[in-house]
Amino acid sequence: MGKIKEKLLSKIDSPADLKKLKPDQLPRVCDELREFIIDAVSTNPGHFGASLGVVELTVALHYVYNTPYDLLVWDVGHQAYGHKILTGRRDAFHTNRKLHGISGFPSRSESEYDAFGTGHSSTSISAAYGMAVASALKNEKDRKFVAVIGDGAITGGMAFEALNNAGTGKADLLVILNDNNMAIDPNAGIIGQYLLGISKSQTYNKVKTKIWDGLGKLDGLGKSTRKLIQKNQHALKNMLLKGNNLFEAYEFRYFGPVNGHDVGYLTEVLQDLKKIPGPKLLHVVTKKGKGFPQAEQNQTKYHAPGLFDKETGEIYPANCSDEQAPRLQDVFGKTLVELAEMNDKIVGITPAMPTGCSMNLLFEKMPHRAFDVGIAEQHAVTFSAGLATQGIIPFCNIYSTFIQRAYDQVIHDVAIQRLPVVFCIDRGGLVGEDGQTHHGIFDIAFMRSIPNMIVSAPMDETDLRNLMYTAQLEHIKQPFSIRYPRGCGVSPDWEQPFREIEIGKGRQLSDGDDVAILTIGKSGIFAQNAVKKLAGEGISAAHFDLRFVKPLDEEMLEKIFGKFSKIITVEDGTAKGGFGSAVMEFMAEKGFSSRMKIVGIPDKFIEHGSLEELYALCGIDEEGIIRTVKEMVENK
Ligand SMILES: Cc1ncc(C[n+]2csc(CCOP(=O)(O)OP(=O)(O)O)c2C)c(N)n1
Repeated sequence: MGKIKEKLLSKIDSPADLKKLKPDQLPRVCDELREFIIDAVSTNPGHFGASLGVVELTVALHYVYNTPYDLLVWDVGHQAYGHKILTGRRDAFHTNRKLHGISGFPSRSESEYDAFGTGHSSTSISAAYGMAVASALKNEKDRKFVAVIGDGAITGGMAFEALNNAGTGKADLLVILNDNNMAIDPNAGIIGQYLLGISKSQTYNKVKTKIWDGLGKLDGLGKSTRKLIQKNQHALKNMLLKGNNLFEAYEFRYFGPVNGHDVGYLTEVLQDLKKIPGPKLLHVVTKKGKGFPQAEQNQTKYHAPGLFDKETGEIYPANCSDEQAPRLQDVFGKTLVELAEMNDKIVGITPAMPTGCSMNLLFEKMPHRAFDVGIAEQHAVTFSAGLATQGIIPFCNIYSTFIQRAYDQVIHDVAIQRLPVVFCIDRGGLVGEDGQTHHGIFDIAFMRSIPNMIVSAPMDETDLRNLMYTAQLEHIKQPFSIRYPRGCGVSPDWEQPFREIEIGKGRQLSDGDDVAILTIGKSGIFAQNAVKKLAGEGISAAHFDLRFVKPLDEEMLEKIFGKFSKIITVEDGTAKGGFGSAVMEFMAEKGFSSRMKIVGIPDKFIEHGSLEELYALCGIDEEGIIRTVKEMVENK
């Protein structure tokens, strides 16, 4: 850190400081910024490759545009570390993603430079267009609007909904397409190939260069001539390219592809584009992980590598180890392969997260039965529905936070038609450092309100496996959701023969007299530990793992409410409308009058921090359960 003080970067507390530098100093700023990101992320884990790839673009944008007056929207926002560092958060950056520290994503409440909060992909063009239209309504003439979107994020339908809309308007909107030919995994689908085609096409680039050079010379010309040439050039471009250029077809003037690592050239290009009115798209070609060889070579691994050695690139092992307990994601991935080997109707679907959810194992074994559909959760669900109409059994794996995108498809395309799609909802519950945009805390509440839907949550890896097995059985003729959290299981001994689990049946894990603890999913592990500790303090708690939120095990609940006057429910999901609410509804409907407490995520957005910190913050861990039980027993 001492060394950094001598550097240009150490004097940049805002983009105004950056603007004081001469253009020939910018490459040095880029080097320093890159070094700063490498230093910071190697010791305090976060997203890595994406920010390294946009270092030059970030510097050029803040050099040329008048931020925060000009509004800059980063799609997904995982690439915005450089932006954060240049906009007053350099000294706070060591707190990135830590409890009470700065967020790993742009956040309006954190900085006036973060024009729009992001985390989920493909929203930037809509948001920036909305800002541009608002500005026009307010008669602001001089404001600029820039959306930076990756080639992965642009596969999301919403990006195209926005292009379709914005192309009809006159808004002075610049979309920068940051094309590194990667999402987290290799970019799936046609658009990536299309963009690669443009970048590689020599004819296209020759034409483009001529047009570009022409535009570059316009400055010195008189107004009318300039207009005329622009008009002709636009017409020429239209003639040559429109049929061939996707973005021109959307009435965006297309510029590029340009080298995204030449900061000098980028600043010149952006200066020129500032003068061109209307919707336009600049295609910038970058390398994900630029400047850190291991990250350039293994872009998926270094998307968010965890702790690593900045000299050797060696990634330090994460918490779960196969000798102790596997990651639940790996249990999912291995089990899916096993089931697919047993049942040839099974296929896997992922919207751009094959490595994250471990479906890459199925891709390796049976590539023809695994589908990465791009960042397209809505399509993933309806595509699965289509498959199910024809007797195929789709295991559609979507992170809890991202399936929020596809709620209508789950209802309209799957549930109404009672199609047997298996939803494997990964990262259910708190996710830790990614924070409020990524916590998967609403799914229990929103899935349980859908008719025809089976809603289950395994407590451990054995149940995850058995629920997956059960979901694909012949007699299951309805949608089946299985939600499980990020992280490790509890035992290395999970690869047991499959066992069918009866739908809507829970299990009793311990007996007691003072209080009943009802859990769903991983909360059961915390409760088991809590029960043991409570016993040591003379409190006798019975523990029931319900396994299903829908249908509820009513027979078991009748017995529980018949015996216990004090009941607590525990879930790693929102306390409003979730599992506890379901149990409370049951109690009211059946006329029971036990005292009940719901332990769940409070009714607010939960920040970032380690999983342990956040469980404790929300009171849903072992200690939180013990506290609530004691309050209950002491009649507080
Ligand atoms: C709706 C949604 N689905 C999935 C993700 C997970 N995700 C985060 S970054 C990413 C890849 C983005 O690729 P790209 O836009 O090309 O950016 P790059 O990382 O390559 O810079 C994905 C799939 C997300 N953030 N939002």
